[in-house]
Amino acid sequence: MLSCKRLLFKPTKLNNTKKKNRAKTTTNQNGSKFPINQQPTIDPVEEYEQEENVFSLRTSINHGVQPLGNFFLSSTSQNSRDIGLGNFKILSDELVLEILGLLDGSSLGIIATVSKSLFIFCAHEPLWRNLVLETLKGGFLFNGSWRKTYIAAHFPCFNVSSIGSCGLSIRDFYSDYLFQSWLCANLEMKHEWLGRDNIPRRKGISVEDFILNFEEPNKPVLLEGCLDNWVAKDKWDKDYLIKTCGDVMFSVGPVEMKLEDYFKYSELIREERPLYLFDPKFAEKVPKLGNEYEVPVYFREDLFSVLGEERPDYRWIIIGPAGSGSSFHIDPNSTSAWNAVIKGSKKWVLFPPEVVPPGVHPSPDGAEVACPVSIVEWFMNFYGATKDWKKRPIECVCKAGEVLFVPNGWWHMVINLEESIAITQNFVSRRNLLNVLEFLQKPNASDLVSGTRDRVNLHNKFKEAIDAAIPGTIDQLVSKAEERMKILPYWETVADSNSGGFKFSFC
Ligand SMILES: O=C(O)CCC(=O)C(=O)O
Repeated sequence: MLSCKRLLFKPTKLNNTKKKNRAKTTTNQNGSKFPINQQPTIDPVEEYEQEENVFSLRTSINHGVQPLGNFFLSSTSQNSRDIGLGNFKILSDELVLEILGLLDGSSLGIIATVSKSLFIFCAHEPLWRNLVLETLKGGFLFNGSWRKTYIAAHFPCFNVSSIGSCGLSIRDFYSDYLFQSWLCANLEMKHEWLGRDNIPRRKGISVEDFILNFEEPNKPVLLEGCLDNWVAKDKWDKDYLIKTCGDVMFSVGPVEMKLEDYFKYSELIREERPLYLFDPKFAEKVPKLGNEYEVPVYFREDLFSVLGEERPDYRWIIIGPAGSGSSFHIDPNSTSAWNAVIKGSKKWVLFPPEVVPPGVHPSPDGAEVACPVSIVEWFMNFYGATKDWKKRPIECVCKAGEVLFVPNGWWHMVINLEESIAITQNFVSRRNLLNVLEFLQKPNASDLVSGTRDRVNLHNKFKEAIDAAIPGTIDQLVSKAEERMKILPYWETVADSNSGGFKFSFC
């Protein structure tokens, strides 16, 4: 259960000057500006405290919803939420209109009153987001909030500009469901979450050096200067990409969108889990994009290429606003990866394969992972726990022009600190070929293998294609790994079997 030490409403004069100043520039959680004369009459809280740490909020409008824990700390005996429809209030026409997006438009004549609680639930943006994505797929024009977007598309005669501007606040309304997503959408990343940077950084190292010190021992590294010759590094920004890609549709979460529409959304949005553009076919769809970057010299061995058209997905363009990102996962098919930031910056947290991150619960067969709903929620509730861990994570902020090497089997999580554009590729080299082969032949390969249609037969196809293209390689690698096993102390061989290195059980 959540609680907030400082009450959500602080109708004190002390903060008024600051709040008035803020009100001119701040936006609400839907991204729309509040006209100054329509600010809520009761000032909402500006800070959320947890374990003595002060969190800064980007904005402060959530209709006064408080976390459930506050109910038990307050003097009131009533949670307005529970009164529900019993607590009728006369609402202005404006509010009736707000609710009509959810209720049938034909009931306009009937609704004269409605409870504020219903209004608060109806204003919950994640519900509208689901409706938009279900009904409009990627064919929506985002206009500041999901509710407005839905209503504009389904009820074109409504003037949506008045929606969301009433600034209604309600007292004694407690709901973790509503509060949590609002909080996570509006929390600034704390300095403490960004400050730790313990990744090795290298510039201009040789391929041999990279293999010996990072790829072979399966350790992350941040590489500088690899993108200096990329056309993408100079050219890729919103305008260029929109012009180059035109009406091509890209994968954005559960839907497909044109870049122009996606950028319209990402410029305005502030939500807990922003939609993330993550497209594995970008270079086939727009070959020019594929020609405007080149694989850094360290990652040129690409053994999955022997499968030709049948290779699993391996390269993605990634675009997202601040707050978007990837929650904890291990990369597909036991591959390693590199991730190059072209614009923006990304905060990374990585744990070695034998350390499951706090708050993350993989199923025993590894096919599913239960994690906190959002990345910010993970930072709020679990990041602190890593401070005292023996195996502390590797962390960094990867900026434009830098490349992160993600070794196979490592858990990792990424949050964009500003609007970012990146390219990532997953690869198999001789250093992780045996791991990949072992992964592909697991008994539940049909659940585990991803990025390809023929999951079950991928192992045999890949092994045969490798044997044909580079005969004897697999046998050599097996002998080398067996030699290594002989000289490793017993406990290291056990640990190594989890760490993405050669596994003793391979045959
Ligand atoms: O969001 C990102 O840039 C990270 C992507 C990632 O983790 C991955 O491709 O495995």
